[in-house]
Amino acid sequence: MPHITIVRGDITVQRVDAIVNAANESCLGGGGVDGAIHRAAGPELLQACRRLPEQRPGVRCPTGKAVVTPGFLLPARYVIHAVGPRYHEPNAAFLLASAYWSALELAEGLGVRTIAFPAISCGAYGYPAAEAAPIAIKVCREREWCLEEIRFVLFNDETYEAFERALAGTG
Ligand code: AR6
Repeated sequence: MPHITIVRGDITVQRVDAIVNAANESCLGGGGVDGAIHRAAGPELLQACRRLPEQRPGVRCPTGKAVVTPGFLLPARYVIHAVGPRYHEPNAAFLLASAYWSALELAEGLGVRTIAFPAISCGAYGYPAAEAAPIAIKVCREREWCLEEIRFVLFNDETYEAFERALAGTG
């Protein structure tokens, strides 16, 4: 079983094999952690994202799924772009679990040993951290993922404390 860890900080400086981006369906960048990752990875990341095939017009990654690019200037070799749901979308809990699940499956297939996640959907997409954290932790424990470490990198007190409670089983 992978070791699940939580840290407070910035995902772009993590020394892991893959970092996960909380992207949108276009995969062409945005604000929040997406903006930070694009700034840190450099302009080649956007070029690589543009080359991802469109599954529908304007959609390179449907909600609940994940796609991969190189990490370019980041310490991480890969960026896995996962798209979480907006909180009020139908089936939001299922789609959030699916975004984590898809990112972990993709990471396993790439031979990744260490991966860092942000709190997907907990910013612009409005998911309360107290509801999102138990979903994320459950997916990590649902299968014997072939990874050494799954690290959650939380940017503020609210998300950090929610993941701390979920990891302790009190969330
Ligand atoms: N490192 C780690 N976490 C961060 C960082 C960072 N550098 N910066 C912000 N966060 P959000 P979403 C936290 O809004 O809700 C984008 O525009 C942030 O505090 O980045 O999934 C995309 O393009 C919050 O807890 O992602 C989409 O359009 C968490 O990351 C949309 O926002 C997620 O917040 C996706 O919204």
